[in-house]
Amino acid sequence: MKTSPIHALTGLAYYPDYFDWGAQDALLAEIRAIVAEAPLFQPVMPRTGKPFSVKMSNCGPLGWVSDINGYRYQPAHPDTGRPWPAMPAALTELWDRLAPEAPPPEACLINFYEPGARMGLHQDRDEDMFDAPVISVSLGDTATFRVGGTSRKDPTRSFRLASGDVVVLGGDARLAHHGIDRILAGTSTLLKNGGRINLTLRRVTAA
Ligand code: MD3
Ligand code: FE
Repeated sequence: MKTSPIHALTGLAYYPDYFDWGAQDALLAEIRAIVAEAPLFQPVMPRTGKPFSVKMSNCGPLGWVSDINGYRYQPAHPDTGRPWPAMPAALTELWDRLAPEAPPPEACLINFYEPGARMGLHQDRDEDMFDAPVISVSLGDTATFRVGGTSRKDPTRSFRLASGDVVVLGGDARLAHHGIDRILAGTSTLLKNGGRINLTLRRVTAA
């Protein structure tokens, strides 16, 4: 039996290899089509304007953006002004299966990590409600993922997220601090030029 201490966090459910190779490849093709319509943009930190090392896009009715003025969800791409492309059916089906009690997802944030990119420890709290979980799908190179508690000072643990893995963050885990420490280059051949894509499905508005 494959066990992991990742199960020890209440509200966190880990589904290693949820998507098999064929499903990962099909999902990747859909993400490529989305990014062709809604190009990756380089978010910057509010106030300082410091660029993120992660590039982003979105699909679904709302998308998460960060610029000099702050973090927010908006219905259109910050550069093209066009609405975000629709969410692939594979992702709405994933949500229906793993979060059947929650209202439908409104945003899917697409994070693209080149080797060397990282994401500092943070909480996801730009949504209007935290009752619904956040669902994460990893594609491409393995990442070392860090999760702590609701207080920034809580101890953290680190886990690996590999291509095809799904994590559901609900309950107490929904407001846990988390981040990506590093991308383990050369651990997957799914993306021709390496790197990692993470998809996070979110409910933004109260139902
Ligand atoms: C734990 N993304 O986009 S996904 C983010 O791999 C983000 O790109 C990371 O953190 C990534 O905000 C981590 C896993 C994840 C997502 C949301 C969470 C873990 C979480 C919310 C609460 C606790
Ligand atoms: Fe996050």
